[in-house]
Amino acid sequence: MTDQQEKQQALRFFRQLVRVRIFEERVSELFVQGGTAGSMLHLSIGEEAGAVGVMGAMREGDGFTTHHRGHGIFLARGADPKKMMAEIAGKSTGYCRGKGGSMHIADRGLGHLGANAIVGGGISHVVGAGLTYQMKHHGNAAVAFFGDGAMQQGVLYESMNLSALWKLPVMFVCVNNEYGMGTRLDHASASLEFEKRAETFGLLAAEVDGIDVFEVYNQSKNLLEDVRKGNPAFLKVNSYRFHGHARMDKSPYRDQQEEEEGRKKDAIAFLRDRIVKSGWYQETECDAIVEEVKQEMDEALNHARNAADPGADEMYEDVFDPQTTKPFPVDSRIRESLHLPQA
Ligand SMILES: Cc1ncc(C[n+]2csc(CCOP(=O)(O)OP(=O)(O)O)c2C)c(N)n1
Ligand SMILES: [Mg+2]
Repeated sequence: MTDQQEKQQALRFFRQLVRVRIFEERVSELFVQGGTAGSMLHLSIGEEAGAVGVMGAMREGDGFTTHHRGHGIFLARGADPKKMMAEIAGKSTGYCRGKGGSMHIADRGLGHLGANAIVGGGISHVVGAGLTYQMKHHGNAAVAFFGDGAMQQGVLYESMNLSALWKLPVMFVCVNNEYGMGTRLDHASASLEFEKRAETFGLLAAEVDGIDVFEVYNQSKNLLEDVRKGNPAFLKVNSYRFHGHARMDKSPYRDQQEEEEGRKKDAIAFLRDRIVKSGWYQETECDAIVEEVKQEMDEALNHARNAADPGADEMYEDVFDPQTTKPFPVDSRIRESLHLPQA
């Protein structure tokens, strides 16, 4: 990579990292004002480099699934922040017309095969996607993003085994933020050498420091080259969840000193420092990018606030297969609970 190419890459990554951070800050405001659908909101502040670095190495046509903390991953894939914010607000202009919400966003166009609120729930889906890509000779890869909590779920190991056995183009990405809700990782797992587990199943495995988006990108790129040849892989991205598990969690289980240290693992500050020290951009030019992104995300927030709710008559649209018989008993119960007239 020439210095000029590296500079362009660094500026692209910087903008993407900032976009994820500010999107999360805005969606957090929306939540606090009661504007989101659903009672939980999981922010990926502190985990931006995992999303941006891995996505930077993925190609058009690749598929992926995410866990419940997936806004940043989808945004890094190229999601429209207006449609995302609207989805999280439960509005009809959202990716799933407001019926998916924060934890169930999906979009086939961008290869998003579904966010999933169940820990480990989206992992096995990439095995199916990988099998499809293999059989159709697409050359595509399927990537599952999940947290360190899913390292304790059996479905991960069944998925690793089948991927290795059938030589599927699949990559498993563990975004290790050191906690599963209030439980620190070393209180949940007897061994923290996750790469060894993956290698035991016959996968390629690597671990990266999530402070450095270039490192995440380079590792992902290397692994994905092999993945596309039928060597499934596992990548562990180490990061720190800057805030609580969900928006209302004040993380009383972590002491102040730990949080202060953890928040030093800031991929945005790290890259900004490199950009300025390399002379690629000055502080003021970095500030200008941040300001542009703030405007973009303010617009997304306003869009979500002003967009229309889905109509009650659309209640079953896009939820069931069109061939499914209309679920009458459920329909009457839902209408009753929403105080709607019976159909
Ligand atoms: C099978 C299952 N068990 C428990 C829960 C409740 N739960 C929601 S998120 C979470 C913690 C997940 O931790 P991790 O996988 O590390 O992801 P993180 O929240 O740290 O991003 C738990 C236990 C769940 N959603 N699904
Ligand atoms: Mg975790």
